Amino acid sequence: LLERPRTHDAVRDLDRAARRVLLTNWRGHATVPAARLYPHQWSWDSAFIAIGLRHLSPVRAQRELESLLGAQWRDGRVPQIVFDPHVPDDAYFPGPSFWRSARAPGAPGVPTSGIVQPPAHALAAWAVHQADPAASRGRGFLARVYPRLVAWHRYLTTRRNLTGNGLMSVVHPWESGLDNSPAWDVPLARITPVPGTEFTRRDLNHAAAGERPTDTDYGRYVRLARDYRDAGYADSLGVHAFAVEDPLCNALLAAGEHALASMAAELGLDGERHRSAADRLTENLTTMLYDHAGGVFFPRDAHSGRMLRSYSIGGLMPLIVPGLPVASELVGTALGDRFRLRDACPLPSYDLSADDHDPGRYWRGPGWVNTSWLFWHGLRLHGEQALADDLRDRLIDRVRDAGFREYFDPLTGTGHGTDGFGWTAALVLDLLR
Ligand code: 9WN
Repeated sequence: LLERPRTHDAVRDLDRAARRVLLTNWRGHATVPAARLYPHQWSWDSAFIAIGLRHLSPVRAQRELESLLGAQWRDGRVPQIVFDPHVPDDAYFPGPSFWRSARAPGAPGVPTSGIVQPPAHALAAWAVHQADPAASRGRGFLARVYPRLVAWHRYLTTRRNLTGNGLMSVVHPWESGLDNSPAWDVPLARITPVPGTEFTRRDLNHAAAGERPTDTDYGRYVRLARDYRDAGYADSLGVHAFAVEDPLCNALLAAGEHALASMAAELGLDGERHRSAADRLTENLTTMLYDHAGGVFFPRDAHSGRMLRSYSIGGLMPLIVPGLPVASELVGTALGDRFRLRDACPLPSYDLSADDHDPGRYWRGPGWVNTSWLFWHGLRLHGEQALADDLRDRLIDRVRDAGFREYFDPLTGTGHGTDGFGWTAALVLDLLR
């Protein structure tokens, strides 16, 4: 491969183009992930978008998180989607008329979905505060978001501690953020799909079928979401036919507790309970989900108790946890044939050496910028500065060459999914700093 020099002009152009995406996707209170495919506010997208937005406008980044947390349910859950009431119901499936949040106890005034997404918000809020502490203090940003973030983590660590062993479960593949990851194939196979005649997919109006989850996946997603809704969004193993303790969400929770401890200190509060929560989560994550032979974390099926032995990018994500005892083993796995940290970029969502690796289909192979950004963050945290810098440079080059795409073939760099994708733009802006 020829080295392409990164000139000052090229960097400036990329920086400008990233800002343009964020401005185009801004809706006055929040940023949509992509204007046509995802025309509402998404939970973990907003966290990543805020991390980039803080370089463009710290106040706007604060509002991004405040608007999301403004849609928090009384039980503490932060919804996967906050619907824009001005967008027609059928612009995205499943829309507000499917979720019927207005009828659910404790739901906010604005329509939302009833499931959640990975808890990247405490990390993002602390990063946003740090970008401009004076602006943050001036608006009382942390004082407003801290109690909501605490309630959010409490929901996940209590109501979602479905097995009682101290780890949270995701109860829908959409909750994992890695929707059709091969890691979910075994527990999903138990779910009877709703027939395709009973719903209309809207995603295929904006993206190629070969790059999206299959119709059978969708049938299962609809079944799980409908059952949760019909149970009044109650949480128990009896309600959730799919329940998985996954390393990504639990790692974000642990890292998020460290961020909450920093916020508490800034607010003059005692952060000890957050530090002990982080230690507990780190311990549980490592003793229950880490596989020494594989050098990776595997999710665990909350129903069968079995490990889901699939090498998905989620298994590397605990690198974001400060003080993780197996950090160097994880870096070793990332450098190996399955993830090829030195040349695959973004890091593949799934094992490059697996027979069913599909470089173009969503979370079954392509690389996504958010998980690579998290890994980059983890590399820096654990003193792997040279590997971090190299990954950052290659991510920037990838996006410069292919555009602000949703995901990329990790070896050829071909862009897939939607263009003008919010977190790709936001996180590149952050990497350029
Ligand atoms: C369902 C918005 C979201 C991301 C997810 C990604 C995709 C939605 C979909 O888009 O999921 O939440 O319709 O496929 O998998 O991680 O948050 O960008």
